[in-house]
Amino acid sequence: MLKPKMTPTRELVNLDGTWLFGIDSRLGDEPWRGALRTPLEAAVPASYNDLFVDDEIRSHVGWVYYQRRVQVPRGWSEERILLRFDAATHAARVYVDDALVGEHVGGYTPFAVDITEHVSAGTAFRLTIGVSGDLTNETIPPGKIEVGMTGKRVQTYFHDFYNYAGLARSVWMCTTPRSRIEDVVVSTDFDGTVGSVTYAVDVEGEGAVRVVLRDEEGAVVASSSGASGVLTVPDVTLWKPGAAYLYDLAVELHDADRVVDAYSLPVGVRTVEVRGTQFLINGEPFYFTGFGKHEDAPVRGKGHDDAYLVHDFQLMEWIGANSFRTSHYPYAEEVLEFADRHGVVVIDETAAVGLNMGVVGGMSGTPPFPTFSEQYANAATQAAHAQHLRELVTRDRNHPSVVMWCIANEPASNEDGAREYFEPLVQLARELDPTRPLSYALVMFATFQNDQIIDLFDVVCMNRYYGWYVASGDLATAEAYLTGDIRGWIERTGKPIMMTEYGADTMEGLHSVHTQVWTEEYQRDYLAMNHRVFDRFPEFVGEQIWNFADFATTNAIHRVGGNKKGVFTRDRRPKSVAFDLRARWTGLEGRKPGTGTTEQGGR
Ligand code: BDP
Repeated sequence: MLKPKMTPTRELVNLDGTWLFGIDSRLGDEPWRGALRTPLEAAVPASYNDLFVDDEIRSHVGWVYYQRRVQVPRGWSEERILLRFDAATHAARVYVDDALVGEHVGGYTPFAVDITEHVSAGTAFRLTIGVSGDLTNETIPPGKIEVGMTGKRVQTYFHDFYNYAGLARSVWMCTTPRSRIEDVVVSTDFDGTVGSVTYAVDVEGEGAVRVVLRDEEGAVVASSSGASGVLTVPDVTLWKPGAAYLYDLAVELHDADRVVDAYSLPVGVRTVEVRGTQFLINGEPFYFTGFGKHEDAPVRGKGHDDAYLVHDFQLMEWIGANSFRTSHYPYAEEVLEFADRHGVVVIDETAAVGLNMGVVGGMSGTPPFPTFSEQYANAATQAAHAQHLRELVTRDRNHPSVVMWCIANEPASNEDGAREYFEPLVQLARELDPTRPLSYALVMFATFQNDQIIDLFDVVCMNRYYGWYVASGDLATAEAYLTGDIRGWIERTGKPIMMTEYGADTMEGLHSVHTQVWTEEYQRDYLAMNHRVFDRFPEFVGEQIWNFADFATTNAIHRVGGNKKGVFTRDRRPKSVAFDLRARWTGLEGRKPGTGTTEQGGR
C-alpha cells in the first residue's frame, strides 16, 4: 500500500491531535453510536497507557475508543476518500457515524479504509475507532489472557517490553482518483557505472503508465512507459551506507494527455547480497555497527515523534552506528524514510517476538509445553504471522535502507515443529521479496547443535548474553562460552554471522572499583570482552548492541524501572560505555574494526 501523500492528483488531511478517549468498561454498550461520554482526551499519535494518572487505563485489557469529528473538504465530491491509520496497536475497528466501515489486526502495519460511500464532500462525520491491545496465541506478537483471582482479565506475554497500545502513529483522511496507481514496486541493480531500476506499477481502473526518473538535481535520467519495465541509469550514483543518494521516480497514469493519477517515490540504487561468509552492499563487504532499538519514550510510549526520530539518528551518527534493527516490530514509516535519506542501514523485523515457551522456563529454557503445538504457536498463529510478514514486506520493500528481513525474534528454533512452522514463512518472504537476505534472531537456548532451521536462512543473527544471564559477573568464563559458541556456528553454517543482541543492564551513576554487575564499568568491560571475541573471527559481519536506550518493561521483579541495557538512558543521556563505542565505531565506514580503510561510505 502506498503511503498517502499530497500529489497533483491526491489530497491529504492530517487527523492528529487530541481525541475523546475512554476504555470500554466505562463507556457503555456500542459507544460509537453517539458522542463518547468521557471527560478524557488522548493525544494521537501516542500510546494511551502513560498519558493518564490511572492504573486501570494503563493496564486495561480490552477495547478502548477514540473519537473526533472530521470535516470532509468540499472539493472532494469526485474523489475516492480513505481513512489511513499508520498503526493501531494491536487491532482496530473503524466507525463512521454508526457504521462499522473497516477492521484490521496487526499493531505495527498501516491499513486504509475506503469511506467514499459513507461520507459526502463538504459535510462532517463522527469518526470513532476502537483499538484493542489484547494479545493471544493467535496474534503477533502472541500473549495470553486469563481471568485472574479478582475476576479481572489479566494479560501476560512472552517479551519484556511494555505492551503499549493505542494510536501510536498518525491518522489521515486522504483521496485517490478512482482510476489510480495502487502500488509501485522497485528493485535496483548496477553494472559498473550503469544502474538499473526495475519497476512494476499496479493500476486499478483505466489509464496508461508513464514513469520518469530524476536525479537529486531534478534532471531526467531515464523514462519509460508501460506498467512495468527497466530504467537504465548512466553514471549512476549509488545509495551507500553513510552516503545516501536518492533518485525520484515519478509515476503517472494517463488517459490520453490527461494525468489521471500521479505518485512519486524516492529510489536508492544499491544491491545487497550474501556471498560465502560476507554480507555485501554494492558488492563490498559491510560490517554492521549499531543497535537493537525500541520505539519507546516517556509519556508517549510507542508514539511516533519526529523530535525523538531526529535526536536518535543524531546520537547514532555521533556514536558511529551505521545500522539498527527494528526490534521487535516494524517501526513507523517515517523512520525508514529518514534512514533512506541519511544512509543508515536497517534490519527490518516483524512483531513475531515471544514464539518461545522456553523463556517461560527461565534460565533452564525448558518449555512447560511445546511451543509449536495446538496450545500455543498453532496454524492460526502461523497464519497471523504470514499476514504480518506480507504487510511488512509490501510496506517496506522500496526502502534502500532496508537490507535484510528478520522474520522473528528468538523463536524456539531448537524445538520440534520449528521447521514446519517456519518453512512456509521463509518461502512466503522469498516470494514477496526475492532481493533481500533473510534472518531470525537466535535465542540462547538455540545452539549450533540443536537449532532446526538455520539452513533456511542467509545470515546467522545471534542474541547472546554471556556475562549477563549466563556467567553473570564472570567475564573470563563468558569469553570462553562466547568464543566456543561463535566457532560452532561458523563450523556448522559457513554463513555470515553477526550479533544482533548483547548487553548488560546498567544503572546510570552506579560505579565500583570491583567487577560488579549493573555498574557502568561492568557494561564497558562486558562490551569490550564481546568485541575482543568478535574481532577474532573474519566471518563476523556485525555488532548490534542491546539496546540503544533504556526502555519500559512489564512489572517484572528483575527489572528496576525498565530494561536498563541502554547505551543511553531512556531520556537519551549517554552512559560511560557510549564513549567507548564512539571510539570503536567512528571512522569505520562499514569496515570491520581493525581492518583498515575502505571505499565503503565514500560516494
Ligand atoms: C532478549 C530479548 C529482548 C530482551 C533482552 C533482555 O530479545 O527483547 O529485552 O533479551 O533480556 O532475549 O534484555
